[in-house]
Amino acid sequence: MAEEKNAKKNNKRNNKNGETKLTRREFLSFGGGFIAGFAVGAGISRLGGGGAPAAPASFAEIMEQRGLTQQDAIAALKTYTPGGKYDEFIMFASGGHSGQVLVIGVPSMRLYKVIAVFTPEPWQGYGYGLKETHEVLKGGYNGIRPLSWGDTHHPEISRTNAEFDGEWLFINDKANGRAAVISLKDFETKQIVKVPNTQTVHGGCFATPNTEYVAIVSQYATPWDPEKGGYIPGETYVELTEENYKKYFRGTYTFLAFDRKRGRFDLSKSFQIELPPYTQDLVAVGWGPSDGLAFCNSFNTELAVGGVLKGKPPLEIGMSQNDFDYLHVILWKKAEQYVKEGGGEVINGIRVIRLKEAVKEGLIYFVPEPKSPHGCDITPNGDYVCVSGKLDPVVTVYSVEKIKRAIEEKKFEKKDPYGVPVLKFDEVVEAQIEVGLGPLHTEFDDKGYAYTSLFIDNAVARWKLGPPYNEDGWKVVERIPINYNVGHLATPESNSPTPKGKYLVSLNKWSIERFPLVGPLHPQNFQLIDISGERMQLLYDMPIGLGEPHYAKIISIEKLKPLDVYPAGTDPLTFQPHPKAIQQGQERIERKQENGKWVTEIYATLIRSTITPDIMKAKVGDIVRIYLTNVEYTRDATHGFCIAEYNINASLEPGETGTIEFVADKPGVYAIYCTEFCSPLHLEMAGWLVIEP
Ligand code: K7E
Ligand code: CUA
Repeated sequence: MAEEKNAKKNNKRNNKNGETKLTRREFLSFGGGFIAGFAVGAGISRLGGGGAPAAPASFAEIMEQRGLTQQDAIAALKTYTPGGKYDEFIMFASGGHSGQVLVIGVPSMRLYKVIAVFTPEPWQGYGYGLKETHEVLKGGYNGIRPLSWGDTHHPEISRTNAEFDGEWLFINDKANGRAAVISLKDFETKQIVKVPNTQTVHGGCFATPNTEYVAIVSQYATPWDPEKGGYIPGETYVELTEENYKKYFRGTYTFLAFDRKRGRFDLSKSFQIELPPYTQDLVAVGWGPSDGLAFCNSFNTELAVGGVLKGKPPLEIGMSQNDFDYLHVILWKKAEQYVKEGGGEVINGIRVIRLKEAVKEGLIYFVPEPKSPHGCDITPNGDYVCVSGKLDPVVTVYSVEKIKRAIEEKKFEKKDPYGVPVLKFDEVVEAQIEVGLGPLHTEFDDKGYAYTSLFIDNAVARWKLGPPYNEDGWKVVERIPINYNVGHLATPESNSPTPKGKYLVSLNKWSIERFPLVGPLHPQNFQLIDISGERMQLLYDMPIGLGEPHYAKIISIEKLKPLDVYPAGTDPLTFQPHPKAIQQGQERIERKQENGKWVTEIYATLIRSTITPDIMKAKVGDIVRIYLTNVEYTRDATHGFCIAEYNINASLEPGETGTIEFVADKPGVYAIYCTEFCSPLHLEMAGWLVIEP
């Protein structure tokens, strides 16, 4: 409200600029916008008066001129969102191997932000300046070397009673076995942790119903120490043979404890379950009737390790021999209780329940699932788990009640080679739906429909859930072609008790001819589909030009409560007052000794269009710490802060305080300037770093 009032006030000022005298500060604050507005206005009137062909007057004329069909026009009307009007939903999409998260509006499909997570990002100063951000990035190092990218797959939003609450976002890095915490107060990454004893992680992040834990599973099995168990990057070595793979390689199902107050994972309260070296895949954690259960599908129960040069089948074939792999069922609440009573042992910083123990305590069961499955999705009531065939044209629907009963009544068909009981397939299956070729992932709407992506068929199948959702369910009702090679799909608040329906986004790997050629590396293609009516309708193609997004979570916009500016002097890492925050007039430079080393500390402020102090002096060899406070309180008044030739750029949002720390290893006089065009005198927002020899 206050903002709106301000905006109105500003407009008034601008409108009667002729009569109103602006102070210098006001001119610098508002003048830029006024000048830009004036220039645009002038441009338009010039075009209008230049004798150009008259603009088409009606829808019909515009459609004809642009070669649009009526369906195109309807699609445009359904997605077009003028500036100042907001989207109904926000989509958090993984940025794939860009290591970032994309924030996109639905239905406008406008990209609002790229949240820097595992990869340094200069605009946000992430990993390029502020010490605080370096600390976040360092948190996930594996102890061998700095990691400057990630492969993000599955974003997850924090939950309350299994519903998305819009407070926190989690995402995994498949390549390096890490998980990150992002605050949805400021859309910034707060923590990265390496999952212990695990090299790569794929399934998850998936939160327990009240975000007590975030579940995450390994993908490719990790070599474990033959004696002590566990894995230390760069240390644990096991010769890769088929025998050793079976004996010493392991998967993990990890429950990262989340401390909601601090907004951090806490490894000391987390626990992990050792798994056989089947390649674990997608994760889901239940609610309602499935509360206390966690799932993941798997492939490579064949335990293939490759070795084509020695005449072995390639992995792709070796991993696809068996008719059935195993859906893993983990009784996580029982496991939590077991750990609380002192069960398990601490291995490399996390409490681990060894596989034998987990079997003995009845914490893990397997369910046969056909043909190298993918996807693991829970229906809105928490009553069924849907797994796709990948090499089989069916989605298999398991009943949670039946799984629980089979466990209780010990309806096992056998034990796997590691002693894990395997439930009888026929005892737990509710339905199998033939959806088409290459089924991968399934999402749900509010009308009792499920949607499964079909990678090979290039389509999305819409099918009816059975009872209690529909009396005449478990059958496909419609298919819509997509362009092309769909992996995940996303509907608003699917995989929660109350999906919102309306839209579906198909996250396609290939775009082929859908966009102009921009070289042989094509953008990915997000396709927005209207699912509100009887027939699905394709509305929009959105190119994604960085990395390969896998999954996305979509949330109603009103569930998000982001800050517009930080309270004065905030450290965004903690949302607490930064100990080095200052106000205008308190700027100073202090030089002192710390443990025998010279340190120059500079307390500086940023405001349109001044960096104070504008000459920052230190001596060569000093550790230099610059405490920067953006003393603005206006929405959007961000300042950058770069130092030439020092590989430093920070971004200070209004109210933020941050630290730049470096060793002044080279003497010289280096330009400092603000990297955000913040006012008409932005170019004057500059200064010098003087490193005296
Ligand atoms: Cu199917 Cu990583 Cu979820 Cu890609 S995964 S598509
Ligand atoms: Cu501050 Cu440009």
